[in-house]
Amino acid sequence: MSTPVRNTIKTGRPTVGPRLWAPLAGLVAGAAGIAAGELTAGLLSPLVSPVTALGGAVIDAVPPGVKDLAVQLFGTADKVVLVASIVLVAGFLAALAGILERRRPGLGLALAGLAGAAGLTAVVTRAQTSPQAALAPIVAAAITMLLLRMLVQRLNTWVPRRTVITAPEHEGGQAPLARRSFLNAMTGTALAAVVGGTVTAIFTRASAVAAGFRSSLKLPAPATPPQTVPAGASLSLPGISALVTPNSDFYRIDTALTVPAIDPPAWKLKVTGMVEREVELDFAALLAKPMTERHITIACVSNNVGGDLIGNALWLGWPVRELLAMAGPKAGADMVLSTSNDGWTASTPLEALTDDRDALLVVGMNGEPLPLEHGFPVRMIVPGLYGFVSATKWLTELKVTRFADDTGYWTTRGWSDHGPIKTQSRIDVPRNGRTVQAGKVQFGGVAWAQHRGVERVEVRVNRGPWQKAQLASAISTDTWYQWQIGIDLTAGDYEVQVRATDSSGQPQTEDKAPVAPDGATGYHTISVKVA
Ligand SMILES: Nc1nc2c(c(=O)[nH]1)N[C@H]1C(S)=C(S)[C@@H](COP(=O)(O)O)O[C@H]1N2
Ligand SMILES: [Mo]
Repeated sequence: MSTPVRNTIKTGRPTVGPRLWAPLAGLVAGAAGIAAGELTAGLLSPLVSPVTALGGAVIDAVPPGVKDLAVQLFGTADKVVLVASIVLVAGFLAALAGILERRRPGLGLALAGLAGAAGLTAVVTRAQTSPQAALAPIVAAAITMLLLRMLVQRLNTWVPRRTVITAPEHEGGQAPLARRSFLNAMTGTALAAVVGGTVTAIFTRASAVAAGFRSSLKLPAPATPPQTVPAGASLSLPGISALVTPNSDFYRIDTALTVPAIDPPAWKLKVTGMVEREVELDFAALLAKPMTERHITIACVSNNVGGDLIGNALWLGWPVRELLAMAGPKAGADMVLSTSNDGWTASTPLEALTDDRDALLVVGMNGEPLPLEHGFPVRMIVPGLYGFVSATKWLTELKVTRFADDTGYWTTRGWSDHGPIKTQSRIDVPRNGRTVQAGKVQFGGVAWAQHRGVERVEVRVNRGPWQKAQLASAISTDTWYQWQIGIDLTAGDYEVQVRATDSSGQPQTEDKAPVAPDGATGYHTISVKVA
């Protein structure tokens, strides 16, 4: 008679616990997962945060009337309210996932997966995000699911589901051990969430401040006449690279694990080293200088033949030579070592920064303030040189020095100390391996020989004679050129190659060279099937 009564009392106590512990497990798992996702986003780019993306998606989805109402109700705090609501909904869903996972293993995981899919949809449908943006919500959902499973399994060991716990098993058996194991896992997960969240908050706060400065920045108008783009510079061949690369498509290469967040008011550029007088320039002073706006095609030395680590943008900036003239380089100097906020360095020949080419201290890219990823607030762009010896982003110092005394970041890692861009050409259309219709097949692409200019582009089929392609008008010798040619082809398999010749009459070399130490060479070669 007495046993059932004792059982009720003994099982009654721990069953209050699981009711609370299950949603709590969901909450800490969700918090740690979201922290991991936001941390991933912070490392990739400040633009891909799943929480921010979800917020953006909500703003887009909400009817204008509701939006106005929200602004009326909350004023400028509307964004804070939005993020708080997302956090509340996420918290509710996480707690629910904990409860469901305890009721039925897999159900809570499914809910977490669903939330992750919503985050993924929000991130990838946002404008201006790269494919890697998808990583953050995937990491968030995966970590949440893993932790949720781990925590609920431990909770189930401590307090078995729908099992009548008998007194001996509970008191003298494994229960205290299982309880400790669950509580330790909870504490560990909660700690990880707090640490991850704090680190993320530090990053995102800094980049949000920089992004705020960026979006309210008004770029000065260029003081020099605008560069005219000839009508014939753009060919109308579908699939050919855009003459000017949009910022969202522009390749990004750097060693920065997190995008440096620099507030323009705190930014300074110092000119040091072998100079008559050291010069310091702040952002306001730079913006007050007479600006020049030029199209310049920059390329990465790691661009393989046929690769896409190259882009053409309209850069707004003040000529570096003007700043160097203020400092007065001393005789014997032959290099400028530029340093970025994160310590990365590049060695640029002094001559390339003092001759009449448009080497610029850049503040604008395609009519916008420099994107954070591309060096905000100020970077260097030098026509004719690979990025690793010239295009320093998040620029903070120019040290006038000698190649004999200083070396740039990549030079000590197996790359050259000089990096003039090699003459190259690429076939954009048709893509390698495509099948095209017999008849006049249109081929097209881009060719470049920065600061020398391209004189001629030729194409050959199955190593036959070179045929001259139509070369589009140049914007300048510092940009790439589009080219196009129609060739009659009957059914069969073909190998198609392209080569460019620079304005000195020097054709690009056929010899294959790898990207290291100073740039790849060889002909871009594609196969096409004509049917
Ligand atoms: N601070 C900094 N600047 C840098 C780099 C870097 O790693 N850190 N990489 C350089 C290289 S190798 C290239 S090709 C260009 C790429 O510029 P982008 O990312 O704007 O296209 O930036 C250059 N500037
Ligand atoms: Mo590069």
